[in-house]
Amino acid sequence: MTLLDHPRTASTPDRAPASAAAPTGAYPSVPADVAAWVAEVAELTQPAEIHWCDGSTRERHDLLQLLVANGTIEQLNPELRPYSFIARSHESDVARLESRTFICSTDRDDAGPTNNWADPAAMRAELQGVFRGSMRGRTMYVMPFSMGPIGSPMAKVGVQVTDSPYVVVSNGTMTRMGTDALQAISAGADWVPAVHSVGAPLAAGEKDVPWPCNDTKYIVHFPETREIFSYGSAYGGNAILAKKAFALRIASVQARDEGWLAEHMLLIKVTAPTGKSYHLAAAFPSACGKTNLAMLAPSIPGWTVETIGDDIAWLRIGADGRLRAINPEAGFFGVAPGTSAATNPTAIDTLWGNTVFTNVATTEDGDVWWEGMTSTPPAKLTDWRGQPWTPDSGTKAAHPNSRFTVSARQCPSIASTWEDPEGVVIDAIIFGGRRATNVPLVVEARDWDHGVFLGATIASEQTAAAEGTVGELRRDPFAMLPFCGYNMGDYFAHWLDFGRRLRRSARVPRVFQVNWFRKGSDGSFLWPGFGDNARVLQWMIERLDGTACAEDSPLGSIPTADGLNLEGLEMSDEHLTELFAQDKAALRTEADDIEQFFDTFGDRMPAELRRQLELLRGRLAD
Ligand code: GTP
Ligand code: SPV
Ligand code: MN
Repeated sequence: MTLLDHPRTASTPDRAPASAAAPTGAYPSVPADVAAWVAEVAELTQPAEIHWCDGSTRERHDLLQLLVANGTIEQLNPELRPYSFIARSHESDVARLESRTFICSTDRDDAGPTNNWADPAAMRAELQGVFRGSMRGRTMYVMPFSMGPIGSPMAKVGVQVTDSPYVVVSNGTMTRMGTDALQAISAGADWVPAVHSVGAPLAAGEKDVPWPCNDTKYIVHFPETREIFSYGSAYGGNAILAKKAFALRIASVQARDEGWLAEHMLLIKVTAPTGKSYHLAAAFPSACGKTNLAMLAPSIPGWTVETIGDDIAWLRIGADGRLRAINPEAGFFGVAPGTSAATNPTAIDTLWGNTVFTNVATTEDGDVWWEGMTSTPPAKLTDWRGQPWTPDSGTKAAHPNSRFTVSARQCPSIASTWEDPEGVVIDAIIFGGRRATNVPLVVEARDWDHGVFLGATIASEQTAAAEGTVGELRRDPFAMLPFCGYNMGDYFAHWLDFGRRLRRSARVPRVFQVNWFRKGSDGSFLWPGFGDNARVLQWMIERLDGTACAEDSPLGSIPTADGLNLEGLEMSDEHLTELFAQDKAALRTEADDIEQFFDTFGDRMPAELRRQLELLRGRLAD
């Protein structure tokens, strides 16, 4: 028997740990079910060695040195960028691979039309072949981790094994990884197992390559038994399995079953000039502005924004009946291009050192550069592929999905409450996408159910965060299209039900929709975005406080003519009108597209959202 012959049961303590898998030295004792699972993975994948990660600074240092020796990373100039590194990936391993991401529920309909489904038994058999011997000649690292502050009632734990030291270093930044998490497992916490291999076994004496990976890739989830298997890629969400695979895909299933929400959302604390603070959660698709809003430096005086999370939020109705949220992550895996002292000075400050950059360009003096960092590119660079680059090269110096990996603790705008085990109380929820046309700068939902409709109907132009054609418009409901671990129709119903529970227990958060990316007839953005997005936050907060009025419009409530604080901003009336324009004919076409999208869910589509669509059509009829 190996681990893929059978679905995992909650615990298998009767199986004795294989001696090869037992940690040695000062490492704390390992729960029998963890040891048994590690032994099974080792039996299947045949690593040369097993290393149990303690999560210490010494361990991280040693791994970084090993990665330098292997040629996976290079140290940047320590005088310009202390203790920081650049990794250049294999050219084929640069983004999430949605076409190779599978949800293996017993019933195909439980994965739903937005996911790639594969029969669990058939997938287990296939993975058996794929993982057999896949770690030969490599070290298998065992990483116990916690998503959420250890000890928080909202935190969850897991164990990932990987044969990539780069993934260990990444995971060490992105999660609370090491012996503390193991102790939480020893204390009885239910844990999610995740197996990761780059799929590049080494024969005896074979020289390694800088970025081992495999042309064939799998990112596989068994939602019913809460298991994750990933093969062939070492990039971001494909490999840091605690992030998208666990904290979104598996956690969304746990959240459905346990009555909470696992979302692709940033979390911020906004403080008004009055001194009063508010917490907002916002869902935007990949590479559509979460990190930037999370670190926003307001352009309007008297306002501050503090960061709690930039990519994932877990939301629950707390014991006090209020909606509470935590950031399950411990670091940022953020998009580099477009990040500058003008657009996101907080990120620039965060990245002063202790940062691993992946697929950015490097300067002659050993620092980093990417498109948008400065208005004029340096005369000479080494591009993300490692090739000499000049402004005449006609290619991007940094890959469009190049990223930085950095600890959240290092962010100057991090809120003192970001690790509050009880979470912060959420006052409003925001949905957004990247839309050149049709969608106004901001609208407010009429009520929760209308808000769920706004979330369910997000469409966005595709970015470089996953494979596919950049710019192509697609539905990305709740910004969860690639991350919902079950039938999206059931997920919509779960959101509607969550609202009913909120109404019974406490104040229901307000829901808004934003679009920073509307373009004018000349093709440029109508809204300055970034720090000026605080103006939109101000309107939202005035709506919460009941001090701003709103005008009714087909899509929702919008600011009155003088509702938005535009002081100090040069914006023509014409552009402002364009920002809020609602072209009824275009929106009717969009409504037809929404209907087609809803139809793909068949009888799993909640009637309430169909009703919301008819209400919208009613408002769009002339
Ligand atoms: P993931 O990490 O992939 O989930 O992305 P994200 O949602 O955190 O996106 P991020 O904040 O990294 O932004 C992605 C890109 O959009 C970057 O190039 C930003 O510079 C750009 N961007 C962010 N906010 C704005 C804005 O308000 N206006 C404009 N024009 N661009 C923005
Ligand atoms: C995203 O694509 O939404 C990300 C980056 O946040 S990754 O972790 O690679 O999925
Ligand atoms: Mn993301």
